[in-house]
Amino acid sequence: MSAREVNFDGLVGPTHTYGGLSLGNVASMSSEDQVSNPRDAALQGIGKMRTLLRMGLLQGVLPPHERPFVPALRRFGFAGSDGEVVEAAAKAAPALLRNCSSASAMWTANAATVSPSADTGDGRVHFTAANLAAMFHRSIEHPFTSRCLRRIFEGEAFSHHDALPGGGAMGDEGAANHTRLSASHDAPGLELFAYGRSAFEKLSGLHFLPRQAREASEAVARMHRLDPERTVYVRQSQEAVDSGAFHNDVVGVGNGPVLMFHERAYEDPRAMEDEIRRKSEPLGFEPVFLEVPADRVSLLDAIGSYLFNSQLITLPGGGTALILPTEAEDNPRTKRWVDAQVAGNGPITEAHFLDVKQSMKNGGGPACLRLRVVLTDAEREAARPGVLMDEGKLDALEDWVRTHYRDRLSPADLADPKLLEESRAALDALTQTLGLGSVYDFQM
Ligand code: SUG
Repeated sequence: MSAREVNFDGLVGPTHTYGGLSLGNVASMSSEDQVSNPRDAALQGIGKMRTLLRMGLLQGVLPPHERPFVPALRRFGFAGSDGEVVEAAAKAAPALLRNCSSASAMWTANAATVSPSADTGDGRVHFTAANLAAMFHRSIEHPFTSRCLRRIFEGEAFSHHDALPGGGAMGDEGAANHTRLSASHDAPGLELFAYGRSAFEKLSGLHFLPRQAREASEAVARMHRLDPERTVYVRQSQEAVDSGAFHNDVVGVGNGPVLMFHERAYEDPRAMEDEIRRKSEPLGFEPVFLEVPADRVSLLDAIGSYLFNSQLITLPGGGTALILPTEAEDNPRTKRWVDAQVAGNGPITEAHFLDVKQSMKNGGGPACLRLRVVLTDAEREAARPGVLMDEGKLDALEDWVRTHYRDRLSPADLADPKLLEESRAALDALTQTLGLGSVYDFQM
C-alpha cells in the first residue's frame, strides 16, 4: 500500500483584506487598514501550488468560504435583502462586518487536524475541523470547512468529526499545531501535538494568550483513535507565544523523521526529544532534530521572516526541500542558516524562496496555506477528483482569478454590496470548475 502526501492549499478568497483581526499575530496587527490586492494574493497562492506540482508533488485545493458571510450577520439581528444586511452592518457594526468578511479560511493549516489511515485505530483517514475559537473571525469557519471536507472525502475510507465545543479557552487550531514524524509518508507515524495551555488554567498577565488547549489536542487524538504510545504532546514556550508564535508552525515544522524547530519554541525541548526518541524506536526510525539556536536566529528573526513556516517536503526523487517565503531570503541571518543547511550534510537538500507577500502580511506563510493529507492510492481515488490539480486546472484557476478578483481592497470597501455580488459570482463559477456541486449557503 503506497501512500503519498497531498498538500491542499486554500485558495485566497475575493475579500482578502488587512483587517488587523488577530491579536498576537504580529503581521496581522501591523498591516491593519492597509490596502490589499486580492488578485495578487490568489495568484501568488496558485503560483506556489504550481511550483510544488512541478517538483512532482501532489497538489489539491480547498475553496474559499463565502464572505461577507450574510448568515452570520443575520444571526446578529441584521435583516432585509442580503445587500441590505451588508449595508446595515457596515453602518451599525463595521467591526463585525470586517470579521464576517475575512478571507482567513485561506490558511488551511488551520482548517482541520488530519490523521492518515496508517495511524488510526480503525484504518480510516480521520479529519477534525478546527473550532478556531480564539478569534471570532476564524470561529465561523468550521461549519463550512466540515461541509467541504465531507464533500471532498466521502465514503467508508474517511471519518469526519465536527469541531470541538469552543467556549472559554477550549481552542483548537488544527494542523498548525500538529505534525507527524515517520520513516516515510506511508509508514505508521508518531503524531506530535503542540499546545499553549490547559483550557482550565487561570492565565493572567501574559503579553499574548496561547490559542491551543491541551484538552483539545487530546480530544482530537482520542477521536482519531491514535495509539497513546505513538502520540506526543508538547507545550509551547510562553516566550514564543509572547513573541508572536500564535501557532506552533511559526517556530517549528516536521516531515518524515525530521523535526526542525527553534531553540525557544517549546517549554522543555529535551523532554520532548527523549519522548519522541523512545516512541519512534518501535516504529523503526530515528528522529532527526534540527534545532535552530537563538544565537544564530533569534525568535524575533524567526517570527519576522517565517523561516519555520516553510513547507518541508520529501522530493519524489529523494532529498528534502524547504519551501520558504522570500522574507526568509531577505533576512541575512535566516538566509545564512538556510544556505548552511543546504551546503551541509543535513537532511535539507534544496531551498526555494517564494513570494506569498499578500498572505504574509496577515501572518500566513507557505505552511499556513496548506493542509497536509496523506492518502493511499485507493483513498486518493475515492476523493473528489476536481480538487486535485494539474497544470491545466491551475491555468483555469488563474483565468478565474483574473476574471473575478479586484486588485485593490481596503477594509472600508467591505461595505460595498457589489463586492458581495462579485464574490458570489466568483464562488459560483468555482464550484463548477472544482466539481463540488452546490456547497455554499447562497447556492442552497
Ligand atoms: O489566524 N491571520 C491568521 C493567520 C493564520 C496563519 N496560520 C498558521 N500559522 N498556520 C490568523 O491569525 C489575519 C486576518 C486579518 O487581520 O485581517 C488572520 O486571520
